[in-house]
Amino acid sequence: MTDSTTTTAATEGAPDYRDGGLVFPADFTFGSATASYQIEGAVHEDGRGPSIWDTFSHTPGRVFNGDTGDVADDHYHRLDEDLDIMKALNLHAYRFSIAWPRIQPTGRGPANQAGLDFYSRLIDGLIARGIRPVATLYHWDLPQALEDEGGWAARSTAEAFGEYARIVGEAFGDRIHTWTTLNEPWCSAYLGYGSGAHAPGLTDPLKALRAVHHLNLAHGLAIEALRGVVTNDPQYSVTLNLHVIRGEGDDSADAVRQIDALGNRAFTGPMLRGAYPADLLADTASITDWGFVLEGDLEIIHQPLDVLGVNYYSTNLVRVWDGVSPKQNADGHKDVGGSPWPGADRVEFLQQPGPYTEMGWNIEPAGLEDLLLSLRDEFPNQPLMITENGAAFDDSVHLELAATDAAAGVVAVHDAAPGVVAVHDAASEVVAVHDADRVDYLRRHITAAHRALEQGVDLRGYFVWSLMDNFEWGYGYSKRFGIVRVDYDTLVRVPKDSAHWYAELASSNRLPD
Ligand code: GCO
Repeated sequence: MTDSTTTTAATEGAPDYRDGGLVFPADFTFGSATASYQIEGAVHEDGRGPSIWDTFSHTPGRVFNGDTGDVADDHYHRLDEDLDIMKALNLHAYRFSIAWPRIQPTGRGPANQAGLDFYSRLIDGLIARGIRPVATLYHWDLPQALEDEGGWAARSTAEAFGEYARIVGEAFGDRIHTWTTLNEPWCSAYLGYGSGAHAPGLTDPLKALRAVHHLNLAHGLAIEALRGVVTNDPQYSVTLNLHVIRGEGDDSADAVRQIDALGNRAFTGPMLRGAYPADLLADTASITDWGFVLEGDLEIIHQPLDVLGVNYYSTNLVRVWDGVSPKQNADGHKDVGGSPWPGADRVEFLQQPGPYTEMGWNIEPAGLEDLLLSLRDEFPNQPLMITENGAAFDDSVHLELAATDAAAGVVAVHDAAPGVVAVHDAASEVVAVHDADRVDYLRRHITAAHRALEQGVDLRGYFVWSLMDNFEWGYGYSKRFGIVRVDYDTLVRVPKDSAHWYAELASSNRLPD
């Protein structure tokens, strides 16, 4: 995951990752991913309790434009339509998350049957359409009641998570193909408790490190609980956003090492090796002695995984800050004041060469290939799955005027300029979205995945983020990652060109020309 030599995008002679006609193994999975708070809406329905993201998004100034997940894509009420879209896109698998506060409104106590019923309908609907259910137990919507007791900084939250996993395992443990405990615990810990960019919005380095450990513990406790109750033979996994870290300059090795420890090995260490890395403990010694790691915890966390989920979007470029010049902070995460890198005050994140997505993240498919190869080298027997990859872009929207205007002889079709999505009158309809940038991004990253396969990486599949435009956390609805467009006024879904392209790929496991 690290590379201490200076590497930038578009190195001379490097592949451009635009191959066509590549063929993937017949059993290679092509799926798509979403998360509960980003798509469901219906936050007050059927007994769902409040989550930290409800509180956070309703706190003025926290989310761009004051956007919330109250309605989101209204997936909760449009489940069948969305399932039919997945089927039409030929998805082999669908990665969704279960909202803990729908199952246990306060994070403890008996299951809320209406919450279980919703996910049961989703799972059955997938299976009926031949789509494998890949369930994530936690994609950031912690019950607010547990945050009030200390959230992930408290050990009791990990223990409650084990109980939640048992409830969900008992309910769905006959039908889930792959269980994923956590999505990106890096974000939950460091953005939630360190930088403050995500819920609960705290900026406390000690709490961030405590959260790292309690999330790791929650992962282990959940797998133990699931193994005790499921009745089919599922796969167990976790999804990590592992950082591809490049170093700038000859003396950057220590900066690379430190970010690798915080960003990657803080999770892969205990989960895949059964220990926290010594350098991580040393780097953070002024913040904590890690006394919250209790005897026996590491055995619980160190669970064999059938597959390791990897989320990849872009790379990081770091160097040791000279302590004098203004410090750059281009780590790709919304800067709201706090640091998501506890103890790494001497590390500077440098702006990288473009091109960039709408998030400002550099597009570098080579980073994905490098990441997969380094995981193969570090964990040779660990099967891998790309559980997220994708891009936000300003989509070019193709409009058709309403039938009444067309009947009146109006020439009815035009394209809106990129970024302009609301120029049509209320009666006109989006009929197509020409997202050539996104198709290009996906093509190049899927090519990178194929190159890794050719080099012996045990890569089992790829999930595009995201099935549909949705609530992009602190950015609200301003960033569109979907391969299906969602009109946030009408909630109408329109598959973009990327969705048609992806459907062709998924139907044949051959990269379209
Ligand atoms: C994450 C999450 C997703 C995001 C996506 C784009 O990686 O942050 O898993 O929920 O929406 O990654 O930022």
